[in-house]
Amino acid sequence: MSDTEYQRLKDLPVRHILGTGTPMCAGCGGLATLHQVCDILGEKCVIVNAAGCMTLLSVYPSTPFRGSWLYTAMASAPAGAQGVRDALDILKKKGQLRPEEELEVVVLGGDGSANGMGLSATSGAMDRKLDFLYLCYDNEGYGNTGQQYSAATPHAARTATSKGSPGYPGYKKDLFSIWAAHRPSYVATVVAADPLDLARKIERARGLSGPRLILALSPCPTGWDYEPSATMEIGKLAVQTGIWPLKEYVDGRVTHTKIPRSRLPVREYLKTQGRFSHLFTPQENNEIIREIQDRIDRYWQDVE
Ligand SMILES: Cc1ncc(C[n+]2csc(CCOP(=O)(O)OP(=O)(O)O)c2C)c(N)n1
Ligand code: SF4
Ligand SMILES: [Mg+2]
Repeated sequence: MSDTEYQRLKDLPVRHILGTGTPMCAGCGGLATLHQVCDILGEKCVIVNAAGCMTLLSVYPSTPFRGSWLYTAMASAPAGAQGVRDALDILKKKGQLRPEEELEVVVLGGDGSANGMGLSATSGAMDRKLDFLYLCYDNEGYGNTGQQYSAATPHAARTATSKGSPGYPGYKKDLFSIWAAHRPSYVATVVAADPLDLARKIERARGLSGPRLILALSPCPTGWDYEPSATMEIGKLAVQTGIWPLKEYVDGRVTHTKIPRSRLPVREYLKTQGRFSHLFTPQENNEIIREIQDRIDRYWQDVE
């Protein structure tokens, strides 16, 4: 790349660089989240990326991120983050990194690594009070390899490994509570369809140190089977139906940042996605829809 081309790209806002010429799907909710987060974090960060869809953004030797980027195996991103943090601290101690050159260490991983393979490394990092920000884009499955189920797949969703009429028989793991039980500095849920709530939480997380999680519901047209133009609408419906509560954890307290007072029925959310189509055709599976609704109602009963 010529110096002029490099300068031109460097001066562009991040959203104009990320996604240029990448093999990401149109309407990717994870990518929309990443745009918003990177716009706020800026270039002073090191992204430690567990294998997943977002890994495709970087094609050796290039990366669209304005800061640095490091690739790790699915299970190892928090361990990679520890190494980067240690290296930065050593440089600081030696006077080779000035305070204004300090970098935020950011783990970028999908729900597969965050809830499954990488959970033990994450738990250890929290125990060690590692100073890092973990951004998990949750598309509720192993998206990169064809949407097999993950521990974050919601009940009854069809995945490549849960076909047929009942869909996925398990229940989505509660990663927010698993993190909160470790008493980290910060845990928050976000969705790109509510950019103000997201921006406030990134700013808040950035102002803290220690382990911090941003857990982003990330609608995925390819894996969830819907038109790419519906990504933001589906994100909003997730909040309005109460299936994706927007909340944060600080100092042992959980606060809901948006309480959907007149919640829409969850079927309004479910019917937008092909992965739940077996709940509506050839006839409605009222039993499963009712069960999903009851779980949401019980959750909000405790909050309201
Ligand atoms: C140990 C291991 N098993 C399997 C894979 C193959 N693999 C690469 S990405 C991926 C899916 C990761 O899912 P998730 O973390 O949710 O990210 P997404 O693909 O949805 O972005 C898998 C299974 C791998 N890289 N490493
Ligand atoms: S499979 Fe889903 S998460 Fe992966 S790039 Fe496509 S839309 Fe994004
Ligand atoms: Mg995933």
